[in-house]
Amino acid sequence: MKGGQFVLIFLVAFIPIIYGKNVTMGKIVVDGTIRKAQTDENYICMTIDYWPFNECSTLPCLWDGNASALILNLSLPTLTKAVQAFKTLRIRVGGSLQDKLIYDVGSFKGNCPQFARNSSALFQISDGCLSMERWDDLNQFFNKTGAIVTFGLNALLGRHHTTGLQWEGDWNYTNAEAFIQYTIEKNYRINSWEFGNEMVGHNSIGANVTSAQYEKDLIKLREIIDRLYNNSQQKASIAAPSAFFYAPWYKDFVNGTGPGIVDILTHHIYNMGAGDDPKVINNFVDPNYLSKESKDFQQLKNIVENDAPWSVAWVGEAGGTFHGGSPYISNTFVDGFWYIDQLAMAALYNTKVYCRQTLVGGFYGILLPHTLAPSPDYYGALLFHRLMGSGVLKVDNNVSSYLRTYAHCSKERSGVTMLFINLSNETEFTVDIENNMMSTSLADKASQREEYHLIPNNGLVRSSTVLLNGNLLETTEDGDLPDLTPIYRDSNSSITIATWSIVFVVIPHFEASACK
Ligand SMILES: *[C@@H]1O[C@H](CO)[C@@H](O)[C@H](O)[C@H]1NC(C)=O
Ligand SMILES: *[C@@H]1O[C@H](CO)[C@@H](O)[C@H](O)[C@H]1NC(C)=O
Ligand SMILES: *[C@@H]1O[C@H](CO)[C@@H](O)[C@H](O)[C@H]1NC(C)=O
Ligand SMILES: *[C@@H]1O[C@H](CO)[C@@H](O)[C@H](O)[C@H]1NC(C)=O
Ligand SMILES: *[C@@H]1O[C@H](CO)[C@@H](O)[C@H](O)[C@H]1NC(C)=O
Ligand SMILES: *[C@@H]1O[C@H](CO)[C@@H](O)[C@H](O)[C@H]1NC(C)=O
Ligand SMILES: *[C@@H]1O[C@H](CO)[C@@H](O)[C@H](O)[C@H]1NC(C)=O
Ligand SMILES: *[C@@H]1O[C@H](CO)[C@@H](O)[C@H](O)[C@H]1NC(C)=O
Ligand SMILES: *[C@@H]1O[C@H](CO)[C@@H](O)[C@H](O)[C@H]1NC(C)=O
Ligand SMILES: *[C@@H]1O[C@H](CO)[C@@H](O)[C@H](O)[C@H]1NC(C)=O
Ligand SMILES: *[C@@H]1O[C@H](CO)[C@@H](O)[C@H](O)[C@H]1NC(C)=O
Ligand SMILES: CC(=O)N[C@H]1CO[C@H](CO)[C@@H](O)[C@@H]1O
Repeated sequence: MKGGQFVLIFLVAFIPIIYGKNVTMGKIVVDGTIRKAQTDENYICMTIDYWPFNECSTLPCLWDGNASALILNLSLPTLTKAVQAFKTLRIRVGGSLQDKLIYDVGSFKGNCPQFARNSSALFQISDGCLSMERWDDLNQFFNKTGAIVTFGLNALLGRHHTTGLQWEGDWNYTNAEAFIQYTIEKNYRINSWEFGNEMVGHNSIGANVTSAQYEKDLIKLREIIDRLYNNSQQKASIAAPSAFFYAPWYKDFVNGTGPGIVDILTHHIYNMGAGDDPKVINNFVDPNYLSKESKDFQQLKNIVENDAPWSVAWVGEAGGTFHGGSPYISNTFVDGFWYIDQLAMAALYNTKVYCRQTLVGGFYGILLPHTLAPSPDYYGALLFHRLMGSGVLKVDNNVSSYLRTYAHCSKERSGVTMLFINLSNETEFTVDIENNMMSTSLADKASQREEYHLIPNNGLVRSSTVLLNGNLLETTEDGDLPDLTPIYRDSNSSITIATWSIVFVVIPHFEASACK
């Protein structure tokens, strides 16, 4: 049935009033004939940061220092189970302070100071240190949870501050080299080493290093990785520049480093506004605002394709709102209108991995502070991870801009999985997934699809708890996660997407040649 999988989109949208509620109906057809893009098998990634202090000058507390990678209690069952639920969650360890972190190994072994406040130092914090005992503990945690690790290296060591943000001088690689050597000897599996954090380019934060210097140091890092991993089949990749995207800079950078140096081009995104802006919530329900980010994704995709075909693009860090996230937004249902939407949007532009700031820490922690209870975004990410496969399909959505619509090949099974996000609190959508050529044979089959409807608890878009198909999602006291149980519907029936909801629909019978 090769010819039978071609698809079309018909649109008949109208707005009847049913029971005093606006319902918009429409037809959507997914193009199952070509993969528009392809993500990594493990697309979902979360970050762990180093920030070691409580930041509680405002209430609620912006940041709980216990979330630091150096301090985080790795024995908490809630934490372990939340990561294990993904089976293969990517974790990126990094953040501003990674460029002030010494590894207590090799010629640097000795006193291993903790980060401390120091008003004359970069970020007003003195250099800190990662002990090898802590590194062992972290790796034990990664191993037992199945995490796939990206570790951000200190790229500032050896340089000196000149004027403004500028730092000069060659990178002193000896500490990183000894650290990587230690890691390899211990047989700790690191998926990728990332070089520096937000210290290059247009919008560098804290310290600024010139592109030429940075490129030179990356070439050195490549030499170290190739040498140390020489006999290993599990050679780690190199990721960089971990910066805010700016097309001219990224273009120069990939040209300057050339092929075979950087495997992964990472970029950071905080496109939703300042976390402490009281009006920031408006951006989350504004489809035009949400879609603006696609411009950067497209430009980076072009650079990878045209200028750096040896590399792939990752979102290395994205927290939605900056300044630590937004209270009552970043950890509530409404955040998914940005996060789950941008996960799907980034995938459309061939982003391979997407790292959410943070797993724990700040308002944007996907696990809530203290209890580490999963936020609504956690469940959205888990469903995305379990249901959405790596093949990304094209969807034309003419129904409404408030209905966000995406389709992937289903993960590890046949058919496609749709993601719908209804940003509207006034309009419910009822849509049919049309697959013309298949529809006649479909009618013969009594096939069923799976649906997962996420809506905010109590109808409050800023609820920190979420319902799945009407049932409250909550962990047990021991941190055991609830089952994410679908409801089943006749494949030929329409799909209803309630106001303010996020819906995954698995359609096993949908024959998409691109997914075979
Ligand atoms: C639907 O939108 C696509 C662009 O996304 C357009 O090419 C197509 O003509 C539209 N179809 C209808 C029926 O309006
Ligand atoms: C339906 O939507 C229209 C605008 O599209 C609005 O004026 C009207 O108030 C809505 N009705 C209800 C019941 O929400
Ligand atoms: C950090 O952890 C310590 C020890 O478990 C606890 O006493 C303290 O309250 C925690 N800090 C915050 C801000 O939760
Ligand atoms: C870490 O969590 C475990 C398990 O809840 C607890 O027994 C232990 O006291 C905690 N450690 C610290 C330092 O708080
Ligand atoms: C504070 O930082 C400055 C600049 O890095 C450094 O010279 C000084 O020794 C630091 N002071 C302490 C007490 O660590
Ligand atoms: C955990 O470590 C063991 C022993 O080194 C190794 O065989 C296993 O593959 C590791 N598992 C993961 C998920 O890294
Ligand atoms: C790097 O730093 C160490 C410790 O301060 C020093 O011994 C070494 O000479 C430095 N290496 C380079 C290349 O500057
Ligand atoms: C950092 O330096 C680059 C030149 O290498 C410059 O284009 C950029 O504007 C600087 N960034 C900041 C924040 O100063
Ligand atoms: C890697 O190992 C092989 C033999 O095991 C050796 O010939 C080669 O020079 C090594 N390469 C590097 C970069 O060390
Ligand atoms: C790319 O880099 C080379 C030197 O490595 C330089 O000659 C060339 O002009 C650069 N091209 C662009 C488009 O920047
Ligand atoms: C929808 O949200 C807007 C803005 O928050 C509000 O003014 C309006 O009353 C809400 N409508 C419904 C039906 O809840
Ligand atoms: C057409 C429509 O339903 N518009 C609504 C979409 O959702 C936003 C936010 O929930 C409302 O403000 C609009 O009225």
